[in-house]
Amino acid sequence: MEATERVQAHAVASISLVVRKGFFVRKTMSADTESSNKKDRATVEHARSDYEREGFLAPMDVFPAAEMNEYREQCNELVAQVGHEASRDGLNARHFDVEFIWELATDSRVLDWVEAVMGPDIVILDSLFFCQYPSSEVEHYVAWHQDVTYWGLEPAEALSAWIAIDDADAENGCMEVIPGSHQVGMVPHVTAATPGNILSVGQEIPDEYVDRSSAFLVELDAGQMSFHHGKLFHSSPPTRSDRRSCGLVIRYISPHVKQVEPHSLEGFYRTVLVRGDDTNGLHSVHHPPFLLT
Ligand SMILES: O=C(O)CCC(=O)C(=O)O
Repeated sequence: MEATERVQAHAVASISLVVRKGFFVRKTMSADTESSNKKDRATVEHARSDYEREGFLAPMDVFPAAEMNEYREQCNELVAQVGHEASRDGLNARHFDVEFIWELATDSRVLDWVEAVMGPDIVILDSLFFCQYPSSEVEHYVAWHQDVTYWGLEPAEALSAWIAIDDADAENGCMEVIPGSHQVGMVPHVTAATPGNILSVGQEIPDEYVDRSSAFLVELDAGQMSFHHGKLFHSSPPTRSDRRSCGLVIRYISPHVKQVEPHSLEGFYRTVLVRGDDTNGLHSVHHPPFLLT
């Protein structure tokens, strides 16, 4: 079965009782806005065109609740070992030594959606966690940014999959995106003036570039997934809830993309081919650390 058919079969099975209304309902961040967009599902038929037009895709049903509960337990153990600070925006590239992260990053249900959008050849660039914790002393947030700004990629193309370990919603600081903003190209980033920005070098897009009135809340149930384009403007506000919001983010690239400069933390990614071919041999140095299912 082709990847698209596999995704379709899964999507149809998992949403058989849900009326599909198309891709999503646009929603703004105004305080009086009803915040739930959970009934609208991304559709595999339009995955690629929606992603290319809007720069994101959400929500996708991937892991049933019982399965995600098991993954969450493993995640909780890992987070307990490393602490809040390291898991707030961190635990990078642990798919190389933590098997459940590898399993999630290479699960065929995830890769089938990636393939539907990006094509059959898929490389993992990086993985990391974004966990927002309640009652921290500083209000942590993710400033508006474009992912590929400091990644040193040529061409500057990447897709991020945000896998919801916990429910992520307006109250606990889910991601916000500006639909279509990836089409603007790269804009300047400066150092954020407001303390608490958890991004690697405290970067943010200056206010004048960001039309917050068109922001869309990417609300996800645990086990759902969203995609965002490497040039999409996105951010996350501080949590206003007593619930944690934790997402595992996997960065995928096509094999024609190469890292030509160090990323913002001065390093080079250890890329690994997880589906298809690396015809130019740019990413075949690192071997899959665990079996590919
Ligand atoms: O998870 C978040 O809160 C933000 C995610 C993000 O900024 C990213 O994936 O680059």
